[in-house]
Amino acid sequence: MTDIHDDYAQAGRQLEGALVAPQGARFAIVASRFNNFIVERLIDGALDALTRHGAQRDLVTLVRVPGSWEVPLVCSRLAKSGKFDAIVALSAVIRGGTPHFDYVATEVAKGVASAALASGVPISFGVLTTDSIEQAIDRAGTKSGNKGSDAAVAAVEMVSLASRLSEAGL
Ligand code: INI
Repeated sequence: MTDIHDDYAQAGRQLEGALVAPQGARFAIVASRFNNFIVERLIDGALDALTRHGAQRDLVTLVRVPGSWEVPLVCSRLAKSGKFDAIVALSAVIRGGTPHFDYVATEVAKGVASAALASGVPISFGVLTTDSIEQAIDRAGTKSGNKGSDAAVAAVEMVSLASRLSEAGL
């Protein structure tokens, strides 16, 4: 539990997660092979962030799937297994000249969200949806940071938050 910040003085208490993985926290990364050149950078960023934020490498499981379309099903299966405290979903949907992008991007977002809500296991969304390869490169460890790393940090925070909510009986 963190200190009560002045801006929130009207709240009786404030709960938030730390950016440190609780001891023994188990993470899964579900990553697509489609747009592998980009997604490998997201995986590198996620693994690096998990380790820097206290996760044990031997408690991180990486599962590869063909494309973004397949990400939600595997996230859902892993979440329901009860063997992971959080999952990081990583893929890249890059707009082409057809409506295909819209179908895949919409379904991966909806599917990941519903897998998390149905299971109660946090699944962070490190799925790039970009108009161009350049935009994807920018978000995979260059100009605009690394969205795999950002998603991994969000997963760590959610595991920590879950533990603090449990301690508070919530
Ligand atoms: N999968 C992606 O991860 N990104 C894409 O940009 C993409 N596009 O554009 O086609 C893509 N398609 C494959 C899809 O995710 C499935 O793997 C495939 O349709 C088989 O089910």
